[in-house]
Amino acid sequence: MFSRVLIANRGEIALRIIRACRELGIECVCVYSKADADAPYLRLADAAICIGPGPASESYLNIPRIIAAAEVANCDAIHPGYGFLAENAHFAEVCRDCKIEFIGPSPEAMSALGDKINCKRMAKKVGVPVFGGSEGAIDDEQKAVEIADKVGYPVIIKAAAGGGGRGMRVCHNEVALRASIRQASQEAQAAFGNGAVFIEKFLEKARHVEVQCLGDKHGNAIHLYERDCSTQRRHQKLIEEAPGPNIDPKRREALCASAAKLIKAANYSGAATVEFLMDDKQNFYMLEVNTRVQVEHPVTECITGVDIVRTGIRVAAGEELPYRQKDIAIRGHAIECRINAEDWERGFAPSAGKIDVWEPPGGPGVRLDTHVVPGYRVPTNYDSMIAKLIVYADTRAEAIRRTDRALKEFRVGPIKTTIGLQREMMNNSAFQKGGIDIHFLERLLKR
Ligand code: MV4
Repeated sequence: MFSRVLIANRGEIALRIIRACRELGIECVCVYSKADADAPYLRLADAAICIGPGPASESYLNIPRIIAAAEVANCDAIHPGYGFLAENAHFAEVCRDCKIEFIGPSPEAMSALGDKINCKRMAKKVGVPVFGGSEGAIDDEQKAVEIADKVGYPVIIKAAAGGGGRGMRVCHNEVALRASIRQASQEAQAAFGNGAVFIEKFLEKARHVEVQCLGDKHGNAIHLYERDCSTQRRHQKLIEEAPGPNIDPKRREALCASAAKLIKAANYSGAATVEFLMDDKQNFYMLEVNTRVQVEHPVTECITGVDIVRTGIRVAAGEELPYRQKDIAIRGHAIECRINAEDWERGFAPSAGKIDVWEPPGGPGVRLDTHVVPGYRVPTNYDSMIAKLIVYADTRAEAIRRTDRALKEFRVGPIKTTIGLQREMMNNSAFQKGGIDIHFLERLLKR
C-alpha cells in the first residue's frame, strides 16, 4: 500500500479522499490555491502545500507545481479526484515518468477511452450497442451527408475529444449538416486541440443512464449497477439516483454487463463510468466513458455498500479487486442532490460570499459530503457546488420523502442555493413516477 498520497484537488472531493486515506492508514498531503488557503479540510490532511494563486490554470491545473509538491512531500501516489487533471492522459504519463502512481487508469487506457471515436469502435467490437453513424472521423461534407441519409435525420455532430456535452451540434436536415460540419471541426480544434468530429443518429427523448465500473491491474472488471442522471440543466446534473427507476431487471443486466465488458476489454484499472442513453423501450446506446471517480459516486456506494474511493486507491496500489461480480447486489434506493451556490430563480447566477447560516440535515439515511462549515466563504474561482446531500432508504418512494425532509431541514444563508428547486423536484409528480427524460428540467424551468 502507499505510504503517502498527494490530493490534487479541492473542496468536498479532497475531503472525501482524505477520509478514504485515513481509513486505509495512509498519510495524505493536500495542495491548495491561495483562494482556498483558509479551507478547513486542509487541517485534516497531514500536510498542505500552497501551489499558486486562485485561477486553476496557475494551481490545480499546473502540472509542474503539483509534481513538485508531490516530490517535496515525498508522496508515492497522486489522487486527481474529478475535474482538473483527472482525465488528462499527459498528466498520468508525467506521474509515471516521475515514478509517482497515478490513482486511476493507465495513460493508455485513459487515451483509448477518452477519444470517443476510438471508444465507440472498441464498444462496437465487443458487442456493446452504440448509435449508428460514421465509423471514424468525418472530414468532408459529402461523406457526412451520405451517412446522415443512411441513418436518417436528426443527426448529432460530436467532437472526438469533447465530453459532458461540449462541442455537440444537432442537425435536422442536409442544409444544417453541410453548414455545421466544418465549423464543428474548427471549434473542436480550438477547444480541445483535436479537430476530429463524428456524426451519429440523434435520439430526441432519452434518459441518461450510466454504469459504475471498477477494474484492477490483474484483468478483473466488475460493475456496481447503474445511476440515472436525467435531471440536468445545460449538462450540469442536479439530481442523481441509484438504481435507475423503472428499469426492467433483464435490461439492467444487459446494460450493466455490457459496461463491464467494455472496461475489461480496455484493460482498465480504477473507477470508470460508462455513459448510455436509454430510449422509451429501454434500448441503450453507449455514449462515452468517464475515466475518473464521479461527483455522483456516493449513490452507488449507498446501494452496493462498496467504498469506491477506497477501492480505487487499493487497486492503484496493485491489489486485486476485493469483490467478484456475484458479491455485488443492489439494496435500497439512493438520491443525491448537488447543492450549488446559485440563484436558480435568477438564471442560476453564481451566489458567492460568506455562509453565515449553515444548518445541515441529519438523521437516518442522510449523508452530507461537503467541505463547508459555518463562516465559510465560497471562492469565485471554481465550481459552485458546496455540498452533496445523499439520502438512502429502502424504496424509491421513501428516498424521495426522506430527501424532501432533509432538504427542508437544510438551512443555508445568506447565499442562494439550489435547495428550493430540488424540493420542487421531490414534489413533482413526473419525477415521483420516475418517468423523466434529459429535457425535463429545462422544460419545467421554462414554465
Ligand atoms: C446524444 C444525445 C442524443 N443522441 N447523442 C450530451 C452529453 C454527452 N455525454 C452526450 N450528450 C448527448 N448525446 C445522441 N446520439 C443527447 C445528448 C444530450 C444529453 C445526454 C445526457 C444528458 C443530458 C443531455 C442533454 C442534452 C443532450
